[in-house]
Amino acid sequence: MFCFQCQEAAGGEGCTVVGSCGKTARTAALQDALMHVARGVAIYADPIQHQPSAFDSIQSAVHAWLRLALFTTITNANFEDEAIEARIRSGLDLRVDLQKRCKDEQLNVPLAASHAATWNPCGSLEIFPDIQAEIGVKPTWNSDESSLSELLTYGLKGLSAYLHHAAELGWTDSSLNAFLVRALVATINPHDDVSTLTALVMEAGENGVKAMALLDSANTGRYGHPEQTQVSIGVGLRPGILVSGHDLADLEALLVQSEDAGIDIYTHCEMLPAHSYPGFKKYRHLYGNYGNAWWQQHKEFTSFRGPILFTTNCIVPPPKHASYADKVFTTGATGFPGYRYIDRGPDGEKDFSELIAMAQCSEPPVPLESGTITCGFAHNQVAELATPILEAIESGAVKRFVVMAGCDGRHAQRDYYRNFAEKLSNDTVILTAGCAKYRYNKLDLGFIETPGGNTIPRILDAGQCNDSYSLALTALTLKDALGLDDINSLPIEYNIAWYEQKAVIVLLALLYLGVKDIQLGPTLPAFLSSGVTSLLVEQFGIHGIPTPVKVVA
Ligand code: SF4
Ligand code: SF3
Repeated sequence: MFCFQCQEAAGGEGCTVVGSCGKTARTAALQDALMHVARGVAIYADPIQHQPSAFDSIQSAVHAWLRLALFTTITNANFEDEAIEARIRSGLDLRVDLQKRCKDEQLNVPLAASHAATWNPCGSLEIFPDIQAEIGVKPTWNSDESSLSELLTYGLKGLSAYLHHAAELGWTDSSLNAFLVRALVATINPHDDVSTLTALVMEAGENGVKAMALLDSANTGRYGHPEQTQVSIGVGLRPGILVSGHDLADLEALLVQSEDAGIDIYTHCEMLPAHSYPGFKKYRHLYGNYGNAWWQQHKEFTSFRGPILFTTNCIVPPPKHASYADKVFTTGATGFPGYRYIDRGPDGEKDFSELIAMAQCSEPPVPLESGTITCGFAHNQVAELATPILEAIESGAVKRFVVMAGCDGRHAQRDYYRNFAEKLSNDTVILTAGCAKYRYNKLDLGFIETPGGNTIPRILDAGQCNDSYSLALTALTLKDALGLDDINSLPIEYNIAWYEQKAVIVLLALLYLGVKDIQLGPTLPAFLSSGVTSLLVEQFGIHGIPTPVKVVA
């Protein structure tokens, strides 16, 4: 195997025997095969989408399949070989349908002879590792063209995840789906040069902004605008279900089905922001947030004692004999061997009754912490605080903002982010989103008092990683309010922590918006060639974090 798509790529170069994430060589091969089939599907979908009849049922099936397929290959989403195999087979079926349609309509398919367009495992999926050299990332990937192609591929995976969430709430955008198809084809086009690929990477950033805006509209359209909210991090007396991942629609369905069941629902990791939406506040059994970022799940799932639902990444393979292993359920793009998968039924709904019944027989969670944390500072809430924030800037009470969005990870070097947050001066406000926040969101950094008698928390948590869109809107609002021409003239620094591929699309979105001098860590992506790194440094001023001991004083 060879995989280097995330920040924990072995040795900072790539996983070759088994993933640092726990992915086996066979799972890695199957994920590569799924990406290969996705490219084959895109090869035939691309000519069709230029036809007047493009947006019909087959196209919407193709878009849904592509979104789910790419999401399935995101780090820590799916370790279940059978589920990945099933997606490969349904993708091959789709490719046949599309191929027939192209033939019937006499459409020119430029890459029809390529391996991705013709590859067929003919029933046996056992030999996948043998063909991975042909369909996977080559260990000799380091030309600038290959590096840009990988950067684009990982951005598209992140884009697909956000489009999938929006679609689950009924929001789709044909131009974003069309871009996904076109850009996937570009990742295999042998004729693309550095400038063409660089332009596509920037276009991915532009579409990343649009996808996050779409998801924001879907979330706020369904659940209202997030508002400043205190969330309990303690536990109640009743047993509970712990919900992890990012999919708000799954959380809503579970809350509806578990009302009056005598149990509580707790959010885990990236599900924390749900508490700030009016549409979720109405559920009295949505008790609080339990635990921390994804990588601490062994300890926290053990003490939770009730069933756990993964709606999306990040799954950590459980140790042997983990007490919670038979209590974990997955849904959507996620999967893990031995964890039960909840699919949609014939009526299109997900049935969570098994989880609910299991929770009713469980012990209540063991408390890990007590007190509350504050969330809900998405763009609408921040806009309502615009007057005190501007007053604080003008008076000098707030001298700068630091955007600390992104992902957390298990490496000890990420303590850098806690140290960084702790040592920021009292006139600095942290704008955060994503699970990176768990490194510092329980620190008592206090408030800033404005001359008008208002208080501003020193950590403003906008929500999930996709709510980085809110942070960008906040920056643009401040730029306009302060009468500045350039987003880079604001007193805002960007210290982004990345881990998986959704952080890649967030980064590309920030670059598209013109943000310069982003500090990216804790290490730069292994898939950046020296030429692409130079391009990012020279054109955008991207740089790594200082060594963890050299934090801001
Ligand atoms: Fe390694 Fe990350 Fe790939 Fe897992 S996803 S195999 S940790 S590079
Ligand atoms: Fe975290 Fe997995 Fe990326 Fe949505 S939950 S930010 S790592």
